Amino acid sequence: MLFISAILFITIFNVESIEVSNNVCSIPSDFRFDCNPDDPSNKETCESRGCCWYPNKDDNGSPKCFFPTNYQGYVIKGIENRKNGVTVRLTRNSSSGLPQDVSNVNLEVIGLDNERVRIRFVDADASRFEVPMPFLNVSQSTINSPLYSIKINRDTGNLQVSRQSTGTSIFNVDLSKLIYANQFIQLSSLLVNNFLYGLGEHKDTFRKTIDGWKRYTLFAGGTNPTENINLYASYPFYLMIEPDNQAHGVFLLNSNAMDIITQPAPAITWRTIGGILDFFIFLGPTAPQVIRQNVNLIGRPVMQPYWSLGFHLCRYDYKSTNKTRETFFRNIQAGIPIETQWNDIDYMDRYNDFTVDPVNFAGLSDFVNELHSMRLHYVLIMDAGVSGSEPPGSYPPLDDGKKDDIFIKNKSGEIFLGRVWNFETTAFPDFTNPATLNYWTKQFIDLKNQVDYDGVWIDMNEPYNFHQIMPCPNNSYEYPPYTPGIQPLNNNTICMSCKQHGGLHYDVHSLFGLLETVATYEAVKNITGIRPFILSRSTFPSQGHYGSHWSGDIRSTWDFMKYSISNMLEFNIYGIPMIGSDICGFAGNTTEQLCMRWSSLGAFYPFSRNHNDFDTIEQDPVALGPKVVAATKYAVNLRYRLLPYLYTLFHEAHTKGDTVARPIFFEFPLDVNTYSIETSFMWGSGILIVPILEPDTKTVNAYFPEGFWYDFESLKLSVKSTGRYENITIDDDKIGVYARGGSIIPGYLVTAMSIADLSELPGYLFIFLDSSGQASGSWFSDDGQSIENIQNGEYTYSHCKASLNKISCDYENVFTANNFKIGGIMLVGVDKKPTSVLFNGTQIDSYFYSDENHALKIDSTEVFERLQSFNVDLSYN
Ligand code: MIG
Repeated sequence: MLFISAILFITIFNVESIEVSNNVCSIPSDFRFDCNPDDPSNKETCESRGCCWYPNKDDNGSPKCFFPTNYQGYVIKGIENRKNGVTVRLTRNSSSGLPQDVSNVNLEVIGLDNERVRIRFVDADASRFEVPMPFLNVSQSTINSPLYSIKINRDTGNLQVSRQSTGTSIFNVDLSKLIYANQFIQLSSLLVNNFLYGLGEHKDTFRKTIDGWKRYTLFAGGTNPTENINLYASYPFYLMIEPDNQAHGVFLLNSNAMDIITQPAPAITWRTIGGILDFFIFLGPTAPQVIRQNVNLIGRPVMQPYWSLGFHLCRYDYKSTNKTRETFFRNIQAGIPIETQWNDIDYMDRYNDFTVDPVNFAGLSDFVNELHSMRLHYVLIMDAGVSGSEPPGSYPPLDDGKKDDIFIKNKSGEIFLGRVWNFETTAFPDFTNPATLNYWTKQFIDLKNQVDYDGVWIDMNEPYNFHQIMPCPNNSYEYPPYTPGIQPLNNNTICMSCKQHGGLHYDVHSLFGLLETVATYEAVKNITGIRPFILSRSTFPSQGHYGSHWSGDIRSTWDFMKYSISNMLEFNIYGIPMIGSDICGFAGNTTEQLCMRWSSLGAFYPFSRNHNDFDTIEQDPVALGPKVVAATKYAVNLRYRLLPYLYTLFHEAHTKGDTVARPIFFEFPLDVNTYSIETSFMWGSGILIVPILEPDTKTVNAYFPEGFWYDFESLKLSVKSTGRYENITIDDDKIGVYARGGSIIPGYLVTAMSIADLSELPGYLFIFLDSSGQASGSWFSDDGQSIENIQNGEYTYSHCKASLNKISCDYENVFTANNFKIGGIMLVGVDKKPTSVLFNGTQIDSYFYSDENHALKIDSTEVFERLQSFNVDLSYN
């Protein structure tokens, strides 16, 4: 029970006497915490709460009403040791002013393991709503030497979690200023730095600024990405880099609507309108470790089917099978490898889920069969709700849903009807109800008999509702005492007082997308027996364990193209590495130049799809002309050549909780210059991607962290950096793709028109030597679609090391049904041709040296295919 070493720090000590001026209200504005954010906010309300009313003239966002230094909302009544933690008993001492204060709050500190501590605030006398996570790994392990220590000061109510090694405080809250009322819970914590990432989903930069006051509203909503508006998902999680370059993370497990406020102190305030406070604190100490700790809790990313890493083409309103077909084939004919063709809601009959328009989309099934005969794939969309107004006996999704009683009900117990795409009304399956899985599976079986889809795209699942046709009642769930920045909560969604199996819609609203993803994942898995590909607009922590996400209805502008990188990096830290944006933009007309640059960038989204809106010009590469075709081909070809590497990264995400597309600082944690870079990014540790994000230019000032950077296409050593910006030129149809010296990248010398074709080519290990002539890397390969193949040992995983004189690979596991087979080695960064090359001790002749790019190509398809550990010895005169 070595966690004791942590809890021994729970001591009661005297704080140094604070400089208490006569005025308990003299607090610098950056350090003020809001005591009256609810309406009405005025002097009278404020002072009745025992708080300070100092309207701030410059209105910089600091609260007008704030807690005085001596505020004592809750007091500590007792502290008890428990196994792996302590319970602190808090009692309300004076009214918060919000309705229904919770009188007794138990604060449970639970050590989960050496790097993770959980801090829960629960009602000591009653149970409250808690998030029904489909996956949450909180199994406790033995605690030996925690990275953290915890101190609680009984007199001041200060609770601090700090890093043992440095004393840096990670979580630093004043329990006396906690507000814990039935529909309003607020807690503030002082931060240690201003390198903050997370708090999504918002149209924002990846790194969040704390130099001013900012409110992040979290509540699933279907508004087109717009600054300062809550978007499709709620991620009450942040990653922070500490002053000495270590990192920690904090995750609040809570699904209610909330505001998170950051302020320049720096400090953060969590303000939710329901559930409980359930914090998970991750001690890192590196950023990638924080992400692993988070992702291992909420569920490591599901393994994506290999085909889904190909290039996808979609649009809203092809309007017919013929047009879909025509668009697909013209791009294939132009040499663009479209792995997956998609259809949006226009394929449906009257926009009803699980139907196919018999007129305009006649022949869809034949087209899909044709795609399958080409070993390509097909994905279709599904909306969150089904038509609620079809004659009995004509539409099974409605009849079955009524029979199975799985629709969401309104407050009076009738099926809640909204109005989405269906011509009259929409009924919403309740995915918090376990019975819905059977219902949902049956509908997907029926659909499979109409058209043989490979993946499912679920949309409008915040859930979105155009307007209320059943007006919401007037009660405290629709209109709570405090509403985060959404007015009202039921705007464009279903009523908060709707009843669901898992609770009030008020509580479970933001879980709709996640739980629909889980049901769709299970349904498709049961039907096909292979890995499902599920793309969802609304998500919640755990999404990555089942599905993927795209950034929704962004506009076709240069600004949104930049945002797509921030969004991609952000979802990687949320454990959803399968993420991308609509290439060339969704809403509004794209332009040739924008689409050209965006096609280059988009080929490096882990999820790479060109998609656009119904009322816009056609946006497939061919429609935009030769420049866009050239850019797409160049970048998609490079992507395909790198797919074995990308797939390996997905495997590492799946087995360890790593990111796939990652910020540069994850790889260069000591280089502060990298902390704010979000215009270029990495794939794993070995590939740096530098796009052009501005119009009318071929140059970009890009940051190259310390090391050797090789141009992946030419294999030439482009930059030997000590950590500096370089002006580089990137032609119209190109993008900067650099391999980092020291990495071994599994890939191909050439590309192919489908992933199935690609998998038949000989693969190569591209070895890029670093300044000391070394490199290492791994590659993973399997059949690309099986579900339990890892447990069954049906995969190949190999770890390789290289130097100028020796290359060796050890196989952790070997299995022959592989989508990647080694046919040779490309050793890059060698100054001269070797005089002899020995493969497992035997001399071979099939090697070629290029003076131009200092690369040595060793071909030996036959020997490498034996798939066993091997050594290559090189000697030079
Ligand atoms: O209100 O299905 O984000 O990708 O094309 C628009 C039509 C509904 C929103 C999705 C978008 C999709 C569109 N949908």
